[in-house]
This record gives sequence, C-alpha cells and structure tokens, in this order.
Amino acid sequence: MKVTVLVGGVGGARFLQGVKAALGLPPVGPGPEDHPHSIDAVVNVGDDIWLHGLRVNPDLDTCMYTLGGGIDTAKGWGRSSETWSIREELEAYGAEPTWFGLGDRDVATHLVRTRMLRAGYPLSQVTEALCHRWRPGVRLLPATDDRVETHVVIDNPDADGSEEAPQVAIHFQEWWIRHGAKPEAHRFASVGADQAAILPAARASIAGADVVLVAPSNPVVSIGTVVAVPGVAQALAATPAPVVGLSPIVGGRPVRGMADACLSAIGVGTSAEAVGRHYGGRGEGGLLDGWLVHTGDGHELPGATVREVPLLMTDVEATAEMARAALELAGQRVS
Ligand code: FO1
Repeated sequence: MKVTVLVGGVGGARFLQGVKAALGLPPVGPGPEDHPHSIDAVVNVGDDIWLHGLRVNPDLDTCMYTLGGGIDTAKGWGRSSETWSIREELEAYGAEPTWFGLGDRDVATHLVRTRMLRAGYPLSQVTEALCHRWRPGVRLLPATDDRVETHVVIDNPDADGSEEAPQVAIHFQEWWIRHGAKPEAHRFASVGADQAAILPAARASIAGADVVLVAPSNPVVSIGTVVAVPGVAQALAATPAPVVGLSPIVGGRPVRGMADACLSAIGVGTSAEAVGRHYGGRGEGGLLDGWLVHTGDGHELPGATVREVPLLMTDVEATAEMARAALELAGQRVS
C-alpha cells in the first residue's frame, strides 16, 4: 500500500510514527528493504525562516528527527541531548532574534542545509541528503521547493495614529514563539505562494497513492499552507485515492498548540465540525472523502463520511490505532 500524508510539525511527525506502526514499520528508523508498504509525507514549509544567515525548516526537521530517533521527545522539536553554547554566544553579541533558540546540534543541520541551498540544490534534494543520515523510513517531501512563508498581519504595536501603518505583517515564528500567538491575527499571508509550484514528486505521490491522509496538524498554518501551494488542491481533487482527514480538535480544544488562535483569524470555529466543514466533503467540491473525529465529536459533513474514534496521540500504539481507523475509513485493511 502507498500512503501519502499531508503534515505539519510536531503533531504531524507523531502521526507519521503511528502510520508507520499501523503498516508494520518501526516508528523510528527504516523498515526492511522489501517491506510491502510505503509512506510519503508532504510537509509544510510555511514555518521556514532565515535566522543568523541559516535556513531553518522546522516542520521538515521535526519529522526527520522524530522518525530518525534524534528528536527532543519532551519538547517535540529540536535535537535530543542538545546544548546551547551557540545561542548563549549569539545573545552575548546581542544578535537578534533572541526569541528563537537554535541548539548546537541543530545548527549543524542548518549549516549543511544552507550550504547545499547556496550551492544551488533545491530543498527537496537537500532534505533527501539530510535523510541519508536520519533514515526516517518515510519519504519526506517539502510541499514545494519554492519559498512559501507564513506571515501574520497584526495591529502595529508602534502605531500612534500618525505616520505608522496601523497594521504590520510579521513572520509566523515571531507571532507564534515571541508573542505566544497572543496579538490578534487579522489574516495569514503565504508569502511567495503566487510564484510557487507543487513539488513534482509530491504531485506524483498524491496521484499514485492508494490512500491520502490529512494529519491532525494545524488546519490553518500547517495543512492550510500545504494546500495553498499552487497545484496541491488540484492534485488532491484529481487523485483516484480516497482522502481521509483526522481532526486536530478534540472536545472543542486543540490537542496541541494554539490552533484556536489561527482558526479564529480565518473565521472558523474551534470544533471538529467547523474544521471538517472548512476542509469540506469531496462530494461537495472539498478535500475529504472521510473525516475522523474524536469520540463524542460526531457530526454530519455533506460529501464525506464521518466516523468517531479516540483521537488522542498518547503513545505510538494509540496513534497507530488512529491510523488504522483512517485507513479503514479509506477502505483499506492492513494485514
Ligand atoms: N519553538 C519554540 O517554542 N521556541 C523555540 O525557540 C524554537 C526553536 C526551534 C528551532 C528549530 C526548530 O526546528 C523548531 C523550533 N521551535 C521552537 C519549534 C517551532 O518553531 C514550532 O513548533 C513550529 O514551527 C510550529 O509548528
């Protein structure tokens, strides 16, 4: 079976571990060469950022480290056994930004990546090269090789009614980390999306999949940004594979992160039903053939089949159960 999964960062990486386990692959590391099932992940690049001259791709790295056994499992991002000398030295120089921490081990990844990008390699090939070390057992495909960065429009904190613009756009990471997603987001902009194109390998993966899964990642800044890359929505609409999504909202709250702040910015409620309707049933021109929601969150979704199962990724086995339920909803049974 070929499974293609649209993912963001921490939640997406953990979900991929469950998909691996459901398909009989080890949650960390590669499976046997002759394994009958394969997984591709189409990964959000909207969180990517240049910092101190280095290109940082948080969602790709979170997937790579999680599936390759190098993640800080407590934080869910960054390297295990990390040290912070570079961060301390940068702070001593007063080098901004100080609100985003790059660990020493993590910096090695960004150095290798940045050097390859500057030498002219596209992000997809750089990711493949980095994965030679980590062997995640999932093919990690950036949704695009082009720069598509999420920026957030907020009220200008410096506006005093004179010449300052009333609103400013800041990088998603500044809004998320520095400001804890507190300033009201008026809208999200995918900077570069109009010039971008879906990675051809991602298009082929979606077209050739037996099942496409939409991970329980942030519906706005993770899945929304992947789908906003020109060509992704078209590939999803055209694929003969069933598309099944999993709700990241359980009992009216995000399972992780601050998805509620993102949803309210686009006028979508924080409920499984509101997110399901936002994605839409494929029978009605939307994204989904199937929509998995947490037990008790059931609702009607025109054009899609809704099923209720426990949706808490408490450990790999619970996550594998979610993946099995999603594959079953897609009409696939793993033997
Ligand atoms: N998240 C934080 O809350 N603080 C950080 O300083 C931080 C640094 C960081 C460095 C590399 C990386 O790959 C991820 C990092 N993250 C950090 C997580 C990341 O910014 C977010 O979780 C995602 O981008 C949102 O999905």
